[in-house]
Amino acid sequence: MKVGLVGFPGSGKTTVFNAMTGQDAPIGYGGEVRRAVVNVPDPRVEWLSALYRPKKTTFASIVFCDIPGEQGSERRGLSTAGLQQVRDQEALCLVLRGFDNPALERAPDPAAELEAFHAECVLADLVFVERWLERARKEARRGPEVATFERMRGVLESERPLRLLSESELDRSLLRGYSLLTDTPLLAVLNRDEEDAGKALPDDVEASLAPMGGAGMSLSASLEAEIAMLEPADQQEFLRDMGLAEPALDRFIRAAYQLQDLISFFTVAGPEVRAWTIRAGTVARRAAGKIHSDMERGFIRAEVIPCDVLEEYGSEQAVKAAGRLRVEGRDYVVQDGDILRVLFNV
Ligand SMILES: Nc1nc2c(ncn2[C@@H]2O[C@H](COP(=O)(O)OP(=O)(O)OP(=O)(O)O)[C@@H](O)[C@H]2O)c(=O)[nH]1
Ligand SMILES: [Mg+2]
Repeated sequence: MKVGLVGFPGSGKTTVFNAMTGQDAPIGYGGEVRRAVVNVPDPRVEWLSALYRPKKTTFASIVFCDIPGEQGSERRGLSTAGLQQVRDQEALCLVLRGFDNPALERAPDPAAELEAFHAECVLADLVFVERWLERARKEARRGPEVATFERMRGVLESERPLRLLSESELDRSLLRGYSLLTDTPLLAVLNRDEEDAGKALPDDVEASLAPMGGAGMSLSASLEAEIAMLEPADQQEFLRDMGLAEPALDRFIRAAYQLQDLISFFTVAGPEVRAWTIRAGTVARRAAGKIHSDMERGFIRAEVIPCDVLEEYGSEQAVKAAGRLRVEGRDYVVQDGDILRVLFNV
């Protein structure tokens, strides 16, 4: 999953980036776009790896991309230079400033930042949609695509985000290849002072987030960046001392999975144990396409063992002997924790 860190200059994006990825990128203003990959921790993957002892173990991962805000502007979250990067992301992590930044004149007002960012995204989408419609008009195009863009224009004109529209209201299969900011999942991270790190979001931030279809969480980026620099054993102790149950990265990953309704399935293929991320409700044939397009095209069937069944019996042979290995067809809805072996023919 590609997650873009976006927000106003000085809100703490680079500090969050360092905290989430364990990098040591220079904080302060601007700088280039940076990327780093983090594994999605999953005890089931560790367990499978211990059982099968594969050459390679691959966790699901998140690519964080730190996108600097519009420099010299305390009012703009989307920089012209960064817009293309923002469009390239699968989820947006909007960093809101909840702490006093001595370099900035304005007192923190995260709810106002959130509203301003949302308005910028609505406008960017509207400009894009209108340009598309203008071109379609010149070419005298008709059909479901035009109707979809007209529907989007109406929604955006009323300042609503596209992400709130259901699949029946917005046929997203017509929109593949387009990147609409208000249809990208939004996770707001309120970056606040250390003593507030574990607190719930303020009511005004929650109230703004709901109609945007976003989710949110609090953290203190500077504190988390310190934690990330520690050895794992010391991290636990430090977290306990600060009254925090777990690092912000873990909370972030959970929130991101929940927001997008993501689940994991696993493959055990000779030398590799691997986790894959899909949306809940994905059928076996589509899930197989994640692994390889040939597997989707030539899908025959899938052998399925839920991870907890494998744990219960201890080995694949024992699962088979007990008749618990399932054979599923192309329309089987893959469940969180399924171990899949895809049989295909191309
Ligand atoms: N007190 C406090 N200061 C923070 C926190 N997070 C970041 N800062 C400070 O805020 C300033 C800006 O942080 P950055 O992470 O560089 O901000 P940014 O969002 O990446 O800024 P741009 O790249 O210009 O868009 C730095 O001086 C940080 O030390 C925090 O949680 N608490
Ligand atoms: Mg930065």
